[in-house]
Amino acid sequence: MGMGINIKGEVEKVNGKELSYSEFVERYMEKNQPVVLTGLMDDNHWRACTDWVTHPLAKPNFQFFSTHFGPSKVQVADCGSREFTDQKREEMLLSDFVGRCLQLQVQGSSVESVPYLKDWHFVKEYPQYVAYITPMFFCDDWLNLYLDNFTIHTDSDTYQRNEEICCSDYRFVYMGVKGSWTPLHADVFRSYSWSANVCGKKRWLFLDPSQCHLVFDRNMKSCVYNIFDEVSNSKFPGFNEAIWLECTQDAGEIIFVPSGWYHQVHNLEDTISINHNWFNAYNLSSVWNLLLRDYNEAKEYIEDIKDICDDFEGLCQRNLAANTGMNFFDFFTFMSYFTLANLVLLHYINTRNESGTGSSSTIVQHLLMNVGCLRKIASEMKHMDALEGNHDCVLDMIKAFEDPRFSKLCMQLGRTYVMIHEQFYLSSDFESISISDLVDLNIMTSSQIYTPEDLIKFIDNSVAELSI
Ligand SMILES: O=C(O)CCC(=O)C(=O)O
Repeated sequence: MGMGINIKGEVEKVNGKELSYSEFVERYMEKNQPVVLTGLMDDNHWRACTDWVTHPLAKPNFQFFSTHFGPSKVQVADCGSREFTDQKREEMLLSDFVGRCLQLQVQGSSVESVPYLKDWHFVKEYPQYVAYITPMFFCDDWLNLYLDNFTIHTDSDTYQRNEEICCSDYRFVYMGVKGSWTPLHADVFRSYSWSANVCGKKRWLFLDPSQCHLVFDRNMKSCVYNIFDEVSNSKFPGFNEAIWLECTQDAGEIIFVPSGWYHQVHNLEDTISINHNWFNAYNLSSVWNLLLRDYNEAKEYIEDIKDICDDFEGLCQRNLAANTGMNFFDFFTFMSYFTLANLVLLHYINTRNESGTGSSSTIVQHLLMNVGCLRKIASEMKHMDALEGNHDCVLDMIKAFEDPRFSKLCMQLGRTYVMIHEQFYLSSDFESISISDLVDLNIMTSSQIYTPEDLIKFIDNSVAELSI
């Protein structure tokens, strides 16, 4: 029998306008701690805060959604019915979802199945309608930057099925009536997320990653679904020991959800929120650790067919991609592109050699830190032979430099760091120039990357060329 959860305190709330980027990094990203940031959703730049909300009641403007986005196909969870580890979902037209919400307003809260629109890829679907600006704290986003130019997993059945909706990006709109909720979970890839309340109010319950074993069963296979249910003590023996943090998030507030924190969320009013998942050098090792854990699980699961299997490792990797959304090859490809992009930017800044550049500039420090983090993970991959048996070239530098998608990735990454570190003397450079203007290609076109060892050598040689 559950005894009610043990809440030890509230998530810190900070005025985002008084916080510098380096303070955000130091206090929250690096320490992997949650925070609520106020003051960052400026009505002048957030069309969502005016168009999507009725005034003066500050309720969702359902009519606006129906009129402007009615034909969109969206995923709607039925908060009253469970399907495996999540809620049952149904695809419907946005106009039909709005119809259900309006009907509920008439019927009141006596209805069992509360609908909740989730994971709407709004930015991808309506790129011309700029509903909001991603706050600077969350802009160093390698996941969405990569997906704007490349795809993560291209050759499996999973990809074919999910291509359009699931894999396009991790920028979402959520819209739920009072009483809608999200069951206990940790985020995809153990990414960070941020969630901004355009209107309404959410209650969040958080569990530190060091306590996550407490919400699992003895075999660490199934996780508690709803922490406010009567949770069986014999099935989840650690559950009553768990110590939770809570937070009530109001309209205009943005919550930062760190990597690997389990959380459950309840809409206390009709609520619209904007929600991104992302990762960068500060939490990339969490993504790698998750892949490693899921790989070992996938391997263990089919261990008994190992001897009769032609390509056991290949099968493990296929299953890993299907379960987790990427496999070692996909992750290493991602790492290789970001290594090259960071080194291109470092070489470029290094050759400009103007005042403000050099090893002391924060942008250079940031790029070097990124490369150091990528090298460290590559070294872990090397030590466990993570790409054993791979004969495919992961990254061909000459091809990458000819590929407009890679140039775009470099420019966008450069622009991000110029903005974050306010080094605007570089900003015009990243608007229009080509990759060959950015870097002397002779220094960098020597390699093809197949293995983590190749990537480490490439990093070491490239860094040695830099005179910083
Ligand atoms: O707002 C919600 O209902 C869920 C959001 C969430 O779980 C997340 O941001 O990870």
